[in-house]
Amino acid sequence: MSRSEELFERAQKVIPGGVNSPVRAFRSVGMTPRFIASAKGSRITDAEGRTYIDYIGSWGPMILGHAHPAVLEAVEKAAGDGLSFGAATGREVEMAELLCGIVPGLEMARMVNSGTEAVMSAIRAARGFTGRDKLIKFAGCYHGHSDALLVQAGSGVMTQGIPDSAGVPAGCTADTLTASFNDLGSVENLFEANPGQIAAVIVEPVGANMGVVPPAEGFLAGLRRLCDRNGALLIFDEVITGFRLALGGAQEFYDIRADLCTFGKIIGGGMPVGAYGGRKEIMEKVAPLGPVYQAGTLSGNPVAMAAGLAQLRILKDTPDFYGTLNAKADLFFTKMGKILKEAGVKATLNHVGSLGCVFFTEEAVTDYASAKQSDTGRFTEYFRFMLENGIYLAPSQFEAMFLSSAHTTEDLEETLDAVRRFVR
Ligand code: HOZ
Repeated sequence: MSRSEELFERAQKVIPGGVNSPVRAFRSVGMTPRFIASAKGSRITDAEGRTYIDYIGSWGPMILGHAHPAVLEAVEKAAGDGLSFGAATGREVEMAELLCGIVPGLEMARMVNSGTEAVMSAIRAARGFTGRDKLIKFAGCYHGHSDALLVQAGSGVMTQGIPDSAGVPAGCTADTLTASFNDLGSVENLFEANPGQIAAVIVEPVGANMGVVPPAEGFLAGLRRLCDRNGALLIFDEVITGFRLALGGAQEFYDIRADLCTFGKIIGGGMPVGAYGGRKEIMEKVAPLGPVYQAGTLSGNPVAMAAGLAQLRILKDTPDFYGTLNAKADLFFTKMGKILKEAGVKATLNHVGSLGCVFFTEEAVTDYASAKQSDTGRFTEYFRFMLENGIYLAPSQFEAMFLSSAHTTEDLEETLDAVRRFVR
């Protein structure tokens, strides 16, 4: 029995499914999860000592690669100063100043501990500000696991085929309306059917939890227009796209301004961090300034802030960081698409910047319904082959591949060689 198998056997006795988050379980690909011992740069090493080229990157935040020396140094220094005070610190001020200085339209931000918390809080702020209850989300978009958002969600719930979770009272989702990604008409219909009742439209600017689904030309601008016309707020869930597509996230990349936006793990450099923020007049509704309550002992935790600040400063100060990363990713995904096409594989490769995904369908993938057309059995074969060949992909069709600045040309060519052998 391998060390991962042994750990998994023990884990299943004391942790549901043996994992602390369903997407780690490898259930949809019928395997034992790899238990990870360490990671450095583009590589991750499991409990057996096998090393893989990692394309999960902790689901996005490791954009500089794992264990970046500057981030580690910042963490060590902050840890030496004390782990948590449950009180205000200078580092969280620096973080909020940095975020507001970078992200278009971000005038005030509040730190939280995860993307789930950030989204839940942003929605509460939107409802408090507008005095309305209803919310529009898109099928296949995932906004964390808070009750109101587990409606036709992506990520693990899509992988497991349980888009509407048990344990969520009907009342919690009664105000959540679902539209189709890339279909402005479906949004318009919901506004028409619920006049003056919709507080906000929340969207992942690039669908990145149903595989990767780029917004069609004009889709995000159309959402902005519909929100303005109907007095609703536009919320960009930038947990995946923030500091990933561009320094200013999707708002900069697509030149569209949201009223509120949410961030997750990437602003913590891999530590548990999230944030939400936006226009001042909305954020001034949040307690202690206003009546929208939201709180947390570990929010703005000093060690997490130190890690995030170190990472964000590198992203900000490295000349053309995103131009270089996105060009590298463009070349990589274009080559991968060509290999699949020339081999006659029924596949569609979607990518935006350093996010990408292979769907095993010839049809264009533009929304939840078309993403679900992918042949997940073929994906399982692909996943297993790649893992056996030293390439660590997300164990689900409905997740993204994340490239980092630590992926070398050699790493990418090794990965493409594995794809060539798979399709041969
Ligand atoms: N939503 C992320 C993956 N798409 C987070 C990973 C998780 O749920 O554990």
